[in-house]
Amino acid sequence: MTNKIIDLRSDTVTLPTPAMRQAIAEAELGDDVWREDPTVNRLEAMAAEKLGKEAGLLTASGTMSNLVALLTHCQRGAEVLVGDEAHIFHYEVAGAAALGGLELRTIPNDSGGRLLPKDVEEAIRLPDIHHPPTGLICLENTHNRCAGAVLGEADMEAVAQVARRWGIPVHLDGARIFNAAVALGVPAADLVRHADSVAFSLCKGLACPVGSLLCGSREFIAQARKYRKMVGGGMRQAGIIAAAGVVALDNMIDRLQEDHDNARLLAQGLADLPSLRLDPASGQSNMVSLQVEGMPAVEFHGRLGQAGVLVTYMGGQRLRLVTHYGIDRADIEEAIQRVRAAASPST
Ligand code: TLP
Repeated sequence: MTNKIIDLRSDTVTLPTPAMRQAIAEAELGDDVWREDPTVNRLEAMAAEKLGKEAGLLTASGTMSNLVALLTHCQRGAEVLVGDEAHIFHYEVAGAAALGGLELRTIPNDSGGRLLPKDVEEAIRLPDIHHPPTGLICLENTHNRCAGAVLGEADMEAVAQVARRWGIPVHLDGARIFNAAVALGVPAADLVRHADSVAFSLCKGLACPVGSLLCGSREFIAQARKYRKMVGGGMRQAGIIAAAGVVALDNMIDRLQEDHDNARLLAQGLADLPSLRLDPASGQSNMVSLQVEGMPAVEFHGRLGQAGVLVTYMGGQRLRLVTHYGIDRADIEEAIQRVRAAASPST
C-alpha cells in the first residue's frame, strides 16, 4: 500500500471491468451508421428507458453529446444560457461558438450548482430586433465545478418552469446523472423529467472505456443523429463500445454509492485542516473540492504528487479529488494520511 499511487484526478481514469472486457469480446456487431449494430441499438434503448425518454443516441464523448444537443436545439446566432461554472462553458473548447455559431451567456451558479430561476428569467431575451433569440437553457447534474453538488428534482423543475413559460427547451449535462440519482435515492428518470434532452457519460463512474448517450424525444434524437454524423461521430461497429455500456447500465449504477461513501470519508478526514477549506458540496457525490490556504495551490498539488496522491488543479487556489471504481476505502484512508502529512507545516 505505502508506495501505491492513488489517482484521484478524475473518474475518467477508470478502467473497464472484467465483465465489460468479456462483453466487448463477444459483442454482436453491425454498421451503426446504417442502424445495424444490435448492441448499439440495445444500449440506446436501455439508456432511453432508464431516463424516461423516447430515444437515445450513442456518441463518442460527453463533449460530443453536449455539442450535438446544442446544435440540434438551436439555430446559428442563438444564445444559450449556461451556469458560469458549467462544464459546457469551461471545458468544451467553445465548440458551441466555433462549430455552432452559438453565443454562450453565463448565469451565476450557486455553491450547490443551481441556477436561480429569477436569474434565468432576467437573462431570457425579449423579442427585440437587437437581441439574439434565447435558444436553450443548460443545467448540469451532478455539478463538476461545484464539488460534485447534487441538484434535486425541485431545483431542476424551478428552472424548467421558467423555460416552459418562454417556450425554451432545457438540456441537462448529466454526465454524472446516475451519481445524482444514487445520492438522492430516486430513479434517474424522475430526476430528469423536466429536461428535454439529457447527456450522460459511460466513461466516468460507470467505468466504460468510451462513450456517452444523448437522450430525448424520438424527433429530437432523429435530428441529433444527423448532427452526430456531421461532427464525425457516426461510428461503424460501435457495438464494441456499446457492449461495455450495457454492462454498466445493468451492473455499475448502484456501485456508485461506494464512491460517494469514500468521498464523504475523504471530506471528513480533511475537514479540520486549517490550510484546506472544503467547498460546501464536497462529499455529496464522488468529489471533494478544496481551497488551499497559506501556499500556492500548484505547490500543494506538487507536494501531493510527490506523496503519490494525484489530484486535479482547478485554477486559482482550488484542487479537486474524485473517487471512483478502482479506489477503495483503504486507498482513501491512506490518501487522507498523505494529504494531511503534505498539509502539515513541519513537512
Ligand atoms: N469532465 C472531465 C474533464 O473534462 C474536466 C472531468 O475530469 O471531470 N460534462 C461534465 C459535467 C463533465 O464532467 C465532463 C468531463 C464532460 C461533460 C465531458 O465528457 P467527455 O470527457 O467524455 O467529453
